[in-house]
Amino acid sequence: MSKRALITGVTGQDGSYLAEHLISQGYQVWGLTRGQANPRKDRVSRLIPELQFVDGDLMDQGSLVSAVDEVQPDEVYNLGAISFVPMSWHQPELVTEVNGTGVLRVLEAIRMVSGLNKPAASHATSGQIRFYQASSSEMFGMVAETPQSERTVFHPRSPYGVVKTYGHYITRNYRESYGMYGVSGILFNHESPRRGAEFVTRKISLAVAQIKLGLQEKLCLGNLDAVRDWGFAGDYVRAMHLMLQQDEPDDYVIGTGEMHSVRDAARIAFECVGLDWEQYVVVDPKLVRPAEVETLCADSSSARKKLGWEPEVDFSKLMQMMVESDLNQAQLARDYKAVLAGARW
Ligand code: NDP
Ligand code: GDR
Repeated sequence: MSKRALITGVTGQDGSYLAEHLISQGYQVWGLTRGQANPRKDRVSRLIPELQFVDGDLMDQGSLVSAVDEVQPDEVYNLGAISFVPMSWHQPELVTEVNGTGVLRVLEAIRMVSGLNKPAASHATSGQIRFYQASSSEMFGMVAETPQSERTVFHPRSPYGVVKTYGHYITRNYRESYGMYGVSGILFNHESPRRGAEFVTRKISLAVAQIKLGLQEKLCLGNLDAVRDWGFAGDYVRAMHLMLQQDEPDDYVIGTGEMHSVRDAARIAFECVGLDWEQYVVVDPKLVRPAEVETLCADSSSARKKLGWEPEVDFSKLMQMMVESDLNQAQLARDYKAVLAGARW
């Protein structure tokens, strides 16, 4: 019998890669989607025809109970969130509802459908619905040590980071309170050609493509000195799956262990198309955050040892993959516009 998985956030970057990975492993996969005409549902459905859908919203407890009851999953991956950090200063209450209380609602849905009401000691983890929570390196914030491991103290610097820390601890608490098989992956930044255009790497790769084709003149960025540990999303979803295959639930840090600045990211991306980044990048102080996370770097030795996980794509290859993809798409769009401009109807 094939395993059944339910993914929240299936229309996002990670959700789509995870769905593809699980399907390649023989799973039946359902994605939770919200809204009455979500264009991102159509897009992921075209990309992954085998994917099935169930309605639901992290803001709506009843919809989550119904989704878990309908799908009867072996594994639930909670990737749904408002994931753009600056939004959490503009709409902190909404971000708390979706990214924080939303985690609690999924845990409650699993608890209710599985009938997990008794204290931890009375439950065996085998045969349970297994739960994955998308925790974040933003929880480390103002870092107490470099690199950061599962033992590093959290000091989040954004409402997003604070709320993710709640999601992290409530997952651990359900493990301790009810013996639930719940784990959190503390994932560092991961990117891909499917990354949202608001995040810095994709903002850069999209601009490089436009500038190369003469369609844009400048790229405005914020803090060029911010340092991140950037990996490839396709590598990171393998780690999510591995975490739920262990005998005992545990939390893991996932990252490459390599540090690069936003400046490095811009330089490498422009080099991919033979341009000098300094001719095009402009710093816009409005893009600098109220409280910044300056430096992040993962110590993933536990995941490498216990899960046997290794990233396969390094930072240069990642930036090259993103620039090539955006350049191809920009060229296609430009050619299509040229054809339309010349067409006689
Ligand atoms: P995306 O922003 O690409 O995707 C977010 C997903 O959340 C979308 O599918 C969106 O669906 C869904 N969503 C938003 N609000 C709700 C809601 N109210 N109910 C149900 N679903 C909702 O994020 P990523 O794929 O990059 O990240 C996945 C998860 O991992 C997130 O939780 C993020 O915070 C976390 N994370 C990401 C990292 C990264 O570097 N990518 C690193 C560490 C953690 P819709 O189409 O309906 O808007
Ligand atoms: P982050 O990713 O906030 O780390 O969150 P993002 O790509 O937005 O920012 C990374 C760093 O780049 C600096 N920066 C800019 N960022 C953006 N978006 N736009 C700019 O113009 C710009 N210029 C400089 C930022 O200040 C920051 O230091 C991502 C998300 O996926 C979260 O959901 C996830 O939890 C964390 O990664 C780990």
